[in-house]
Amino acid sequence: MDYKRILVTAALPYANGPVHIGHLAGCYLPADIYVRYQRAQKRDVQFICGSDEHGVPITIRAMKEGKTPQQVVDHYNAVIRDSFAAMGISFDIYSRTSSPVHHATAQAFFKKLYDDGVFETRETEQYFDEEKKVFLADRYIIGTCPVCSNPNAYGDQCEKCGSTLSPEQLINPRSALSNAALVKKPTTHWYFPLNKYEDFLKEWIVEGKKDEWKANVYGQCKSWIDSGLQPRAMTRDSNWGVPVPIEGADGKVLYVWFDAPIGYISATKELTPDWANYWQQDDTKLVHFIGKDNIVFHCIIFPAMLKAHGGFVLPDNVPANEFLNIEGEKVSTSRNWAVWVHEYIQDFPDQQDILRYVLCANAPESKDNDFTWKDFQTRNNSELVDKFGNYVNRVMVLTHKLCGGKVPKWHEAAADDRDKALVADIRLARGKIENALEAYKFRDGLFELIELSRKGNIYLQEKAPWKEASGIEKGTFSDEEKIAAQQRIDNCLHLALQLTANLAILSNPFLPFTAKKICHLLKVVERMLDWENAGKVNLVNTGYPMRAPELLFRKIEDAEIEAQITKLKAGLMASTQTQEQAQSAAASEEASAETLKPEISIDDFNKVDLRTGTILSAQKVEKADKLLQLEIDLGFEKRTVLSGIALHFKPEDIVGRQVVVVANLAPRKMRGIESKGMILMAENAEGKLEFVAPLEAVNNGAAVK
Ligand code: B3M
Ligand code: ZN
Repeated sequence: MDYKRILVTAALPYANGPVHIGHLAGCYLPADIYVRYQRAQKRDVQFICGSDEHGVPITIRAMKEGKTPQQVVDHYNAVIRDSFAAMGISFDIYSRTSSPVHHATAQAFFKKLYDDGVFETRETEQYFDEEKKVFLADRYIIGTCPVCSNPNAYGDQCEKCGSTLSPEQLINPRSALSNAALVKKPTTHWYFPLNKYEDFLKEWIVEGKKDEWKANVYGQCKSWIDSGLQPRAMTRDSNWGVPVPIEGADGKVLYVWFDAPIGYISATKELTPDWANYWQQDDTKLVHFIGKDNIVFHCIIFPAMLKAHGGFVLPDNVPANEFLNIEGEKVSTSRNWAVWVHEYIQDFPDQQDILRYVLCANAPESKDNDFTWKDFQTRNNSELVDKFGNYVNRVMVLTHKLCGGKVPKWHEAAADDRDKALVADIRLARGKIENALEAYKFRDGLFELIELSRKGNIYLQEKAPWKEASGIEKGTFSDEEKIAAQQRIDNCLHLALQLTANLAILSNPFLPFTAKKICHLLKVVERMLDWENAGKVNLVNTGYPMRAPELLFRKIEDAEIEAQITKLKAGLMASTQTQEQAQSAAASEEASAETLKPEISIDDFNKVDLRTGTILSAQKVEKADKLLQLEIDLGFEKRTVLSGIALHFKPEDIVGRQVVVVANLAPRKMRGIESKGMILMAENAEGKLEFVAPLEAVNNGAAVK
């Protein structure tokens, strides 16, 4: 089918926390690459996103932070929006589901289905908090885990042992809001009869999308459909969300997965008065970029809703990615095992394209993949710097050295097979990258880009215009030989500059900041980046002056990588502590009431020099059961500290942790080893030890006061 316009959506992130690089790799980056490519093709494309501001995750976060849900979403909406903007994710609109347009759109959608008699009404028994007078979602119900006896398991999951639970399984269920015991009460909800859409879904997906959709997406849909679909409640008892727009539905809101995808429609409405063309004309190509945990909602539930409503296009494709792990472990926001985008931007200012490059090269397109900082460094240093950057820089330097900084002439008669082969490679690369992008194979496309720069380097190496130049300088050439040599230099650098311009065009979807820099170096306007120019070898004109060479990329040093790994581990440790602190809040209240040591003055306290440090290595001390020998980096120096924690921690588990050290404690010898300092530990009622450390990683050697 020939499409007139393309509508691209990227999953609406919950505004209950910042975004991490797994989010970027999962859907925002591939969506952005796709859209930038389509824009360069001058196709009619809109890129839609926004914050998902309803649902239980938001209310939980608000509860944890002691804020209102509105405060939480206002804060994270801004944080997320800024992170995306800084990374060059080029949405046409980034809206929010709390917007009035969205509320009205979602309500009208629901009302239409309601009026058409689509929903089934059902009364069920649900847990009710008599004190707060509210029905509780599963997450709001706390009780003892039947599997591991954790007293603080949630109604949907025990975070201690990982079991999936239902509220009914909890022992002594109580309310997370009031701590009150719960009663069951009848409540009415509106169910969407997914079962009635089985035939439609079978025909549309199982038969229709088999060869078009990615195997991971198709497979998930098929197994859902094959196992039979059930009606699903589309409303919830809550006071945070889009109110159910019918009489007698007080205290009920739309289920977040009912309203969130409608958010794509609302955002398009806010973006353009033409919104209906994008959503309601058959010649629109609708593409949803999402992560794999959202597949069923985008491929089954939302399309069934659209079908029930009538008049809307269905997604042409849903190129969902798998997950990106970090350093071999699953991302966990609750354990703070994540690389946060807003922190990356702070730590690596102006290095957005490195992250875009690494996340695309390593994208979890068909299976879960792993991000490691070492790989980040290697890919940058050996691919971006050594291949792509090196090629562009060599061309710029040689043009200044051998051709006065201007585009040399092309001598058609002097062109040889080697030149022609490069011209063919440039044309072929365009086709390959284009095919890859159209098929959502972003890694393949990026690979072809680097491959082309590698071919450029080989071309320069083989042509070696610097050798031709020194031949001329030696003065042993005849006039004819001189002219021929100069023509070979001209042709080589002329073509090399055309390739440079092509690299700008072809890299633009992936590395937009770099593409811009190349335009700057070549002194061409950004219109050159239009895709129709790709594959051409007349992009920069003879005689045209270039700017002085500047490096496109810089090397990433070992120390930068080590700092990131330390930060990751320190963050993990800090968050584990806060969780445990929360759980043992009651215990510590008792502890603090115990007898205190005699009062001291501030001067007494100031005598103690407390500093932050990171454990570089840890080992057992021979013949001392309790002692660990630690090597601690205090920033200004490294210290050996002996600590009596060997019964509490395995040496390998604590390397990389940040600690607080009493740095001016008199040295003391134990078992023949001199210990210089002491690390601070907290001890709970059962005698279990935990490190004391800043909640956010700080530089080593920072004073603690
Ligand atoms: N907010 C879930 C998520 O962030 C959800 C996506 C909505 S897309 C309409 O994973
Ligand atoms: Zn458990």
